[in-house]
Amino acid sequence: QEYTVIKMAVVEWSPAAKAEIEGKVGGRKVHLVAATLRPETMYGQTNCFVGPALKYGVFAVNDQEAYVCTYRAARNMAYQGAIKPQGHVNQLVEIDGAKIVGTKINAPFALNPEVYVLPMETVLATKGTGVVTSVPSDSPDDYATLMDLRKKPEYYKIEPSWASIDPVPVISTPAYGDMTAPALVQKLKIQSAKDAKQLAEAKEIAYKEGFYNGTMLVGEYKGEFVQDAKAKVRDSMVKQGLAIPYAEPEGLVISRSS
Ligand code: ZZB
Repeated sequence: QEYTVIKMAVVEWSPAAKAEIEGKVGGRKVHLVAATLRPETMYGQTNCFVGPALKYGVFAVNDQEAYVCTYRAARNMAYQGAIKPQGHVNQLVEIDGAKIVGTKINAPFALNPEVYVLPMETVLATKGTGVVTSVPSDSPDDYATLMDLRKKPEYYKIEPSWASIDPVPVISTPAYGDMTAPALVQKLKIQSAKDAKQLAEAKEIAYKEGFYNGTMLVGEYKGEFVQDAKAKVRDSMVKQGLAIPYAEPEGLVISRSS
């Protein structure tokens, strides 16, 4: 599986993360790194998700930079040469996902350039980086989770303002309009992020509809088909140093479909 890893620079740590991390990264600039299959949707990021019960690390990339992700992802990136020296993992700090929640980060290419880290219970430790950037206009999982968080902020231990950015229209599809994910959540009567079966179906439809029939509403490739814009947005982000290519090891791809 060929992902694009989006580099989301930390603007301000949550108090809990600051207490654990301060003084331990050797002056490196720290990024949360989110694996995505849809770089063309990055204009519509409204927040970022981590699994509150998952373990994360801050990993040195070189002397200047560090990435926040799962240990598993850091090891894969080290083997792929995205972390130096190749094959070597240097974990500076280990930290619980719950403590990262509330951190303010930069969302590259997004119309809302500063967003917050929020909790998502369905983040898998075994996929991508364990950090997920959220595009509720085009990802049914993101939309359902954001609505859950807004309904019960105390329960999820978040400040309502962290979840206050509304979905942004970035891609238009003939069947679902400018907000494909909310339209599908409504159509399939999805009540919450716990409706796993319907969400899997909604995701499948949203992927197909967006890729085959979608048109860009914003950005440098506004008016172009998603099929054409996807690689161009990715290349542009990689060229600007805002993203890196990341391949998921074979074994996991096989286990996903079995
Ligand atoms: C932004 C985005 C925008 C995404 C969208 C999807 C969509 P897949 O297809 O199963 O391989 N993701 C990445 N890592 C994780 C994880 N560890 N746990 C849970 N979800 C994760 O899933 C790849 C997508 O799932 C990624 O692409 C990421 O969300 C999320 F408009 O990034 B995506 C219709 C989907 N639309």
